Amino acid sequence: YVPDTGPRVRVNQVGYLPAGPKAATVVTARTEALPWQLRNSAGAVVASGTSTPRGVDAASGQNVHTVDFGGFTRTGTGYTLVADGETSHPFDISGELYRQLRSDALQFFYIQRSGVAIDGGLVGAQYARPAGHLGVAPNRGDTDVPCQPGVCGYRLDVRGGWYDAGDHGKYVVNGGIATAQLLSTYERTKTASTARFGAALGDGSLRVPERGNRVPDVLDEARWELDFLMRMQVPAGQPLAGMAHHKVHDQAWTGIPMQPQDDPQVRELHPPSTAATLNLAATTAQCARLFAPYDTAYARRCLNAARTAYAAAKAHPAVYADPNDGNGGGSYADGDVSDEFYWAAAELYLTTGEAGYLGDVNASRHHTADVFDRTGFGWGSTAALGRLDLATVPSGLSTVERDRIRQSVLDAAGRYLSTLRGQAYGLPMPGDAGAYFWGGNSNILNNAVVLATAFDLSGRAEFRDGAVQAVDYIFGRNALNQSYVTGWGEHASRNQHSRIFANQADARLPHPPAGSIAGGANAGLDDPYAAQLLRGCKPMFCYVDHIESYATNEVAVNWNSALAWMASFLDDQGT
Ligand code: 9MR
Repeated sequence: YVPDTGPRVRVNQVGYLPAGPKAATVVTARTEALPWQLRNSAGAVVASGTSTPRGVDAASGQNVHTVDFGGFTRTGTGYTLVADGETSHPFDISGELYRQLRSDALQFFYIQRSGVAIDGGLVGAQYARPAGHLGVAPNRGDTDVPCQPGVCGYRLDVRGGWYDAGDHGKYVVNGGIATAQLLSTYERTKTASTARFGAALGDGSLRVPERGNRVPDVLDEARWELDFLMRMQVPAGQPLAGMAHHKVHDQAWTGIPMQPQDDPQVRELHPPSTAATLNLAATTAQCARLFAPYDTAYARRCLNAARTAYAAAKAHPAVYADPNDGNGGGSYADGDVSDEFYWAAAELYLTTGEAGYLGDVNASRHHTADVFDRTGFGWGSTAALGRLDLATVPSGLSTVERDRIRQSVLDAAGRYLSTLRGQAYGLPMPGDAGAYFWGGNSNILNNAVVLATAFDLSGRAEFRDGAVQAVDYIFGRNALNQSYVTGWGEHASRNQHSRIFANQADARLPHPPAGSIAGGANAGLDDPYAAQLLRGCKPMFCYVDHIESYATNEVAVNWNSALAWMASFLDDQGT
């Protein structure tokens, strides 16, 4: 299988910020420096130079050169870069490049909402649908959901929340990081001195039905999931009271397509887990401080849930989800919850200032460890979420301690920067196969989040440039010439694995909405379609924009939340 990868000059197909870095990658057999030309939409040469040969790139196996045209700053549309007889996809140079991405990346969450009709007037008629999983036939959930056999004697109303991904499952663990990143997208606009355009996330800014309620729309979106997360808490009086059920999903996998309202499967609550409980604690603690100015009763409810969840996790510190519990839904199993403990303690400390939580933060081995792994943080490794908030959210930490924490973010950003500089495609991810795994696009973005936070903390331009350049890979500067965000770039993913946006399976259905990011290249080839089609692929080539490839091409809330955070940062770097 040889994919059509288009022109051999690889650019960010969306474009470049006027004052930002501008780099491209040329695939060529030539080993000597090559001339390049930047052309405007009329075809006139507006800049030129010579490329830098980079040899064979490990992740792609290609001989490549890089082109740096960062000296060119004039805004315009329809630029192309020409080198080695090839012309790149067109791109813009604009300070408003990412303005719309901010709301597109967040619109995904609204359209993923469960338990409510989706309003086509807000997001387009093709995405309108009736409410799913409200106990209306043929649905068997989620208003009165029983437990799996042998798990509990009660039923819970766990309506609402977001569908996790291309399936209809709802998972507390993964809902946790997604919620945290939406809350942090908002919180950054309050805490970062470098944040601008905070109103772009404010009331009336997003396509959500709550617009006009005087609460910032991004908080409204997060609340939709927070409400669900709190419904997953084991009721008082039960043996594991205060813990959170790990997940709720269909008893067996359904096929594609399947609209939520048509799903006839039995829904079940799966056993509580410590990881889920700590995800609940961390996110509701963050909820409490961010909602306090808008809805004190809700903030109090969140804090109460956070305290009870955290106490329950301490009482049951080693209740793990079964890695084999994967029929009808993902397992989201995690055998090490020490990072979730650290994250939850950090959020509770930042919200309450209480010494008990600070003591737990200090006692955690993660507090002094390097929590910024080379391949980035994610749903199963959440210590970085706590660390980033300890570094950025005002608190009573001593200056010495706060500086140490901030320095750990800068140190990590320095490492991601040197990784990025070593990659001919300019991404903050190493080039070995171990760095290309399921959902890896979100890890790349999360490394960019660390770079961006380092800029927010230090004002150092190289971190800002690193964060900005990192997303070039996501928007097409890669071996496949593939933008991984629907609707963004000349050649963008649009056949992601989804039961809802299943156009490739049924032409009457829509593609995913603009702003939906695909999981990305995955050398593990963990689905049969990819395994058969892509056998032997070099890591960066292990992706196909086909609906059946769930391990390379699904949509997911925790991947879009990384995109949402970065989109907001990127927009702030414009004009
Ligand atoms: O994103 C998850 C990835 O990190 C795991 O390797 C993978 C296999 O366990 O599961 C991914 O999450 C999927 C979940 O299990 C079910 N809903 C779709 C998620 C995205 O593919």
